[in-house]
Amino acid sequence: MPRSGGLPRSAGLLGAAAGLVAGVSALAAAELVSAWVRPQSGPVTAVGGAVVDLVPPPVREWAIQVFGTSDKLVLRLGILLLLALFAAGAGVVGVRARPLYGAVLALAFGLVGAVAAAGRPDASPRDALPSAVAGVVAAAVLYLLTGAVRRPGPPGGRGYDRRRFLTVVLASAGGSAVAYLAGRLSGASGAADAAADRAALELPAPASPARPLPPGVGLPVPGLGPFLTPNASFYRIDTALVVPRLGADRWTLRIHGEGVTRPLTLRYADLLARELVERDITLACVSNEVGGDLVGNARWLGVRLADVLREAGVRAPSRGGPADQLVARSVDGMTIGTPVETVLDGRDALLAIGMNGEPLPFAHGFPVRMVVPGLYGYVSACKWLAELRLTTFAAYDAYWVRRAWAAQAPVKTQSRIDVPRGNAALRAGTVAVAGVAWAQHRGVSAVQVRVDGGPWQQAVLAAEDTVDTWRQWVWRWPATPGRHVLEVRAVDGTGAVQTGEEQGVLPDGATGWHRVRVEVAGAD
Ligand SMILES: Nc1nc2c(c(=O)[nH]1)N[C@H]1C(S)=C(S)[C@@H](COP(=O)(O)O)O[C@H]1N2
Ligand SMILES: [Mo]
Repeated sequence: MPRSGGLPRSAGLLGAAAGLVAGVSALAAAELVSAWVRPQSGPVTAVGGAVVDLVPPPVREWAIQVFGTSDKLVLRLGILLLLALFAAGAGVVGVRARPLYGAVLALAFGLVGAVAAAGRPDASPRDALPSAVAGVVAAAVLYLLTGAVRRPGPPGGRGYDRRRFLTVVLASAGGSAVAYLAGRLSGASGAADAAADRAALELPAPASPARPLPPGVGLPVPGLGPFLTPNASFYRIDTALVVPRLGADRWTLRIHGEGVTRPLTLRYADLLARELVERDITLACVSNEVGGDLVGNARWLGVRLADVLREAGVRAPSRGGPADQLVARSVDGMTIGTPVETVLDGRDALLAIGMNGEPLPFAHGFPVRMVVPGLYGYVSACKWLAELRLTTFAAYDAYWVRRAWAAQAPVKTQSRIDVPRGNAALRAGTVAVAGVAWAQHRGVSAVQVRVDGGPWQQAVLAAEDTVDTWRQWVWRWPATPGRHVLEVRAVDGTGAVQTGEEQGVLPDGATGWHRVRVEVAGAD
């Protein structure tokens, strides 16, 4: 493309614009191809997944603390922003150096996505396709656009071939719109099918129902959440940038490994045909800061994991079993290691299929997840369960253990002040200080509150459901004018007092007393 005279004045801008158009076209193409391959194979999702796997633990914790459950959205936007910058840069290179160089850069970005997608733990080689196609589309569009910028326009000026440029922009915009919409529609119809399948499931009544909630498990204090956390507001923590939507009819669970004398493969129908138990269990995340809300209480329906393991021939280490670690693997490649001894010690460790009266929501592990009372989620509560392998802690580190978290992590006794909220402005007189406390599988025997470092006062406990659930509490505070600090601590069922020693969430859960500062106005 020889040209007399220099590049057009706005060459840099045109190059950047060409890059952005190419980038958008690439993403639209990827949307279409990934809808056909599988939603997780899209380049942004794949690169995002790789980032999630590679970020250092403190950065991840920071992201959870700052962005909460929007962390995934922020990650996606961040990747899109970087992509836009790279694409614009490739466009500038294409214009200033040679169109071929820009195109090669675009191909290279596609390759990065393809490698990330094919390298995901649950990937097949097909997963590389969306990024590969995206790279080719980006390269082609960029080549044509930057070529048009380098082609002289009408004689005399320093213009470029505007007509060709606009034609390619319009054609790729049109093509992108069609590809994007088609991808979205087919993705949405896939999701709708999965949702319809889930909605059509009828869960059998449990042979062993949860006991009816004792009256008074929930205290009538405004601002205190319900005793059972509704599914829609149950916290969600996982590494999945796209929620797996596996059909129940396609689900299987393979149980194998050391000491398994009868390897089993269970289907969903096998679970439905077994004795179903229903239990109230409070689930907590190890990333929950003192006072945080990454904890929830649900009524789970499922089969006893211990029964299934015993059928497979598994024995507890204390009875001579060779495996001390049960490694659960999810359909998206998460691995979660749980002590075999704990799972077999008589507690209600479940292969859960139901949550609060409905099949598990997709985001909470449909069709089947594990729930083990007393252990943090990252060492017990594998969602979208696919495989159970018996091994040892010495031989295998699960996903989070490779990322600096403790291999074994029983839930630490914790308590939280929900009302009054921090920095609340109160009036003098009686103020209800209330919240929840949890020490799963040990139970909560007392909650104490103190004001301004004074003596600990006994709070009134709500009725106990089970030792595996949290407990609400309230303390009527005769509030006096001024600024005050409220603190809470719990005593577990063994009599152990919640430690006030402050520790962050890494490596095995935060400790310390939740503290709330309030201001009480004069009694006027
Ligand atoms: N497959 C899979 N299972 C998972 C996780 C995950 O990232 N992937 N996160 C675990 C963690 S850290 C917690 S705290 C619980 C959270 O379960 P929830 O999202 O249903 O509240 O799921 C656990 N199970
Ligand atoms: Mo967690």
